[in-house]
Amino acid sequence: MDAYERITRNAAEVVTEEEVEALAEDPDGKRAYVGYEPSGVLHIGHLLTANKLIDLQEAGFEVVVLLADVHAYLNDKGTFEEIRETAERMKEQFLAYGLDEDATEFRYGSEFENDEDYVLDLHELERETSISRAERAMSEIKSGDTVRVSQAVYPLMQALDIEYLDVDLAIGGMEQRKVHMLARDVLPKAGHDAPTCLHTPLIADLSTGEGKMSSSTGISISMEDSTEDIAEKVNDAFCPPTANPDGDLENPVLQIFEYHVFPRVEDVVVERPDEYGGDLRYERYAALEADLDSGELHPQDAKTALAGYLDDLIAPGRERLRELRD
Ligand code: NAL
Repeated sequence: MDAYERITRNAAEVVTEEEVEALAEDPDGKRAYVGYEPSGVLHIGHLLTANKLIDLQEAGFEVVVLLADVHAYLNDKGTFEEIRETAERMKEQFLAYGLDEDATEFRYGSEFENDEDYVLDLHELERETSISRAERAMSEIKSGDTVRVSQAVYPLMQALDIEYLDVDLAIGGMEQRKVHMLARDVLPKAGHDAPTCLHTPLIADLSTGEGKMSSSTGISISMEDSTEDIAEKVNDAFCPPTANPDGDLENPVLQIFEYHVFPRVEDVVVERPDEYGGDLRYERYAALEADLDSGELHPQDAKTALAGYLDDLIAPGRERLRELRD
């Protein structure tokens, strides 16, 4: 796999392709980052961007993980002390999950976002941005129903962080794309570079295949889940015998195979008793999808295999959480 392929595999969108191609020509020492509002427990959405960070580290990038404590505070996620404490646990779980400790820089937003230079630069972005534009940028991110002034400042700080952390590539889920588009517009107006961005896909709701999975409104899989919890959630998941269900529905079991299992597992094996045809082995996601579509692979067997792989992937983080608690 060449560098461009590794950098962009499983991405929903890159902005722009030309800019990413230029980075892929010499990825060694280039910097990419993801920011996360700290939360105590990682869920499968965090792990999707973490998979991309692992791809980038394999391609030679240095990775910055921003523990966005001030952003979480602005977005009503708790007191500053509570947020700080969850951020430490978040960092430990990322390392347990497989981020390369030597190629990952963990930063707190509050380390630099209160500096005088930063605050003055922020005010400049505030002068360049309409309230309605800032509000629209937050539509997929904000907590609660009312937009507060704090939530309009939020995307401008996210834009400015990209400048202050000196990164070449900004990574985020598709729910971050409007913030990144705002950053691409507004940063150049204040004399900064427009950031290059890569967005990871959103996974459909596990039990219905609709919309996007959300830890706040639906069923998600997290580092706190036991082996039994995972088996039960995956067993109850929506998994029609096709990759292309009717209407706007997706097959979340296949999506998790594609975005979580195949990037981390060399040969995916679906175990079956001999009387049902014996084990199936896949090197590539597309072959598993084709077998589900043709009827060769039964949804129940796919689910059982998926639950086993997800359990393996989260086991180190679950163990780390247990150690931190004891
Ligand atoms: C991501 C978030 C907050 C601040 C950032 C600054 C720079 C780069 C990425 C950042 C968190 C993200 C979320 N908006 O919704 O979790």
